[in-house]
Amino acid sequence: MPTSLLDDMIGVGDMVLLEPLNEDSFINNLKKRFDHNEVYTYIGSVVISINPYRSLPIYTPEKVEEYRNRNFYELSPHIFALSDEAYRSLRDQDKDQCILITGESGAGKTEASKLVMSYVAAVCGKGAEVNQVKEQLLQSNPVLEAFGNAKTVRNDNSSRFGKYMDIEFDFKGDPLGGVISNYLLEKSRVVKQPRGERNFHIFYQILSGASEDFLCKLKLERDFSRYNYLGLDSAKVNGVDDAANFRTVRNAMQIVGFMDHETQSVFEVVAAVLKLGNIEFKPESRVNGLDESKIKDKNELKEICELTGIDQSVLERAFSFRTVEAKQEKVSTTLNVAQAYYARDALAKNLYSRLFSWLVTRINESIKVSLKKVMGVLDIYGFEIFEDNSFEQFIINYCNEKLQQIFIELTLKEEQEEYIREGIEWTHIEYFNNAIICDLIENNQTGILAMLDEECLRPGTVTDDTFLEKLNQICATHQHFESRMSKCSRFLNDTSLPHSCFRIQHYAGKVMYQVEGFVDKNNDLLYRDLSQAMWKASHSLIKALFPEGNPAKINLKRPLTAGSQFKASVATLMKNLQTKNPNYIRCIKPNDKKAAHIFNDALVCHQIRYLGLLENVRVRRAGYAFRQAYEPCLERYKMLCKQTWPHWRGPISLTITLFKLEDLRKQRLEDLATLIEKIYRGWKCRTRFLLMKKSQIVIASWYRRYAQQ
Ligand code: AOV
Ligand code: MG
Repeated sequence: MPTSLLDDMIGVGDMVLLEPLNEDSFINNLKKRFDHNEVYTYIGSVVISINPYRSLPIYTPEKVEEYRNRNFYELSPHIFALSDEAYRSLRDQDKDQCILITGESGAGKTEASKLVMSYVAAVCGKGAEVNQVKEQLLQSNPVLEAFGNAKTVRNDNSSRFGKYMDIEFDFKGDPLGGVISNYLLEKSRVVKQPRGERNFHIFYQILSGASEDFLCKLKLERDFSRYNYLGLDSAKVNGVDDAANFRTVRNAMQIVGFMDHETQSVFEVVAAVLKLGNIEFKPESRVNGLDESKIKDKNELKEICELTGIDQSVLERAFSFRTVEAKQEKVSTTLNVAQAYYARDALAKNLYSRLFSWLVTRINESIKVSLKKVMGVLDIYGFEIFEDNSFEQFIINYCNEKLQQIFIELTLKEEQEEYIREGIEWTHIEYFNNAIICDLIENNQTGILAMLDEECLRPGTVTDDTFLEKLNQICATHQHFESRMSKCSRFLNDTSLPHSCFRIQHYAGKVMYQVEGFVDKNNDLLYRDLSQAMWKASHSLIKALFPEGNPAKINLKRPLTAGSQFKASVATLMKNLQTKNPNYIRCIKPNDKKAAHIFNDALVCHQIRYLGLLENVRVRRAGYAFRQAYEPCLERYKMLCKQTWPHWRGPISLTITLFKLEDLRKQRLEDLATLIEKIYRGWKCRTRFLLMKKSQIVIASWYRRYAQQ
């Protein structure tokens, strides 16, 4: 079928070729392709991926073979083409790669990251040892998903932590191992879930999938409704087989290298967390004018202590008293009912999130080797707007701002600046730079995180309201910040903005944050009595999770707040990503119903706007979509002209040439050999050789034809 007819039917595979280019044509093109099961579309080397919400037969071993070792633009757009390109650049050109997968919650990031990993695993080295490494790398996914993912209203398998995985290769391109970094798990979910959502998958998996015998050992009952920490209204998820997934997870843990006793310990901690939620308190008599609380039924406490080797009287005391050390003096105060519940939940959250970090460390022990060539795959939690947004959404959305910033820096800003540096005539293409929002959040003096920290460290009465007041003093005039607290606020009459909230105009939309809980979650305090009780446990894993409970190692220095830890780890991540060659997958969610075949124009339009995709195409079109240094280009295409073939005299000086897109558009195929000759002669001196994408296809097919003769 002639190309244009095909394009009419299924749309163009690369937005750079779209005529005319505007928002409507862009969306129409995506829609046409989506309707024909073409869920991938390029913008130059960027892959747009639309979630099909059903399994398509496009990830088979045959497809892997089809894309293997093929030129990026030779076949129809596919995530495998990007994976192949990244892998080959790593193997053949020794360039470390990173795959940056972005998009909002439910857009398909985690699935995309797994597809990249499985493609690379399929095409790289063979042999028993290599296969074992591959299996371990791949099987780390079900383990971390079981403990770190949950059903939310946006996504039945939503990542509640950020993950960056470096896969390490040797010089032949065989995988050696990997290192995983995890970013802030949404631990508040352990004790409470919003309506219609679930706790982390692993809880339901154990209860559904463990044998009677194993449940009995863990002192658990199969019935979800027995546990206060499990959301009741959505315990079962359509299409999800928790029992089968439990078997998958256990099997994966074994492949990754967990010893039986380690797996057992992990599930004991999970059981203890679940059972903690069932400990309830009642008010006790007032002693010395203070309210005291008492555990209602000690049976659950007893079982937890039997499971974990914690001394029951020590734990009971830690739920009743709080010891504060000041000036070498220990002062004990009683906990009232609310404080006791607070202590219980803090312990459950800490146990679980520390267990999660331990799992990552343990997996790394199995797969870690010294870094050689590296391909990093980033899969974080996507941008989120819920009805109630708290500290967790604030952190998640901040992380997404940073990733958008890196995209802008590298594809919109840097690219345009490069043309200016190269002295190429260039009309600036406008785009929204979200650096201003990143600054609102992370500025060391006036950023929201800095002010939250300041408030958390300030002596005196600190509440979420005093934090909001402070925000309002400092940020009131920031164009991306909205609140009604101060009299001078521009939003005084905006009744849609409650007094207890602030709103941020993020790159991806406005989000209203409930300030309640910010101070507490940032402080992330666990009473010392509890960490000491955990450290005293005979359970070696639990003991290891609470090193600060060791009385010999009391550290009076305040631990870093959750916010500043996150900010620092994101900064390290960004630095790391910038040292690698980026490959982008921009995931788009076609509808809010988690349903197949539905393409909601307005929803897609919103996403392509905030992702800056149209600007991305404009920069690509006006510029040079494909670029290659002069020397490898000559090396590759030397056979095309008599000056360079058969008497190739090796690389000449690093004179570099640049073509204007317009010139190439006018260029007839036959002239390409002349072009190569021109490059060879140093036709025009620049610092880089840039060539339009289309001509690369042409050159590649010329090359093949020539080679076959
Ligand atoms: P996310 O990672 O972007 O959301 P997921 O990758 O978990 O989103 O995708 C959500 C769901 O969409 C998956 O569970 C699949 O059912 C379906 N899906 C996604 N990609 C594909 C695909 N290529 N083919 C078929 N189905 C797909 V979040 O982690 O919530 O930000 O935080
Ligand atoms: Mg995900």
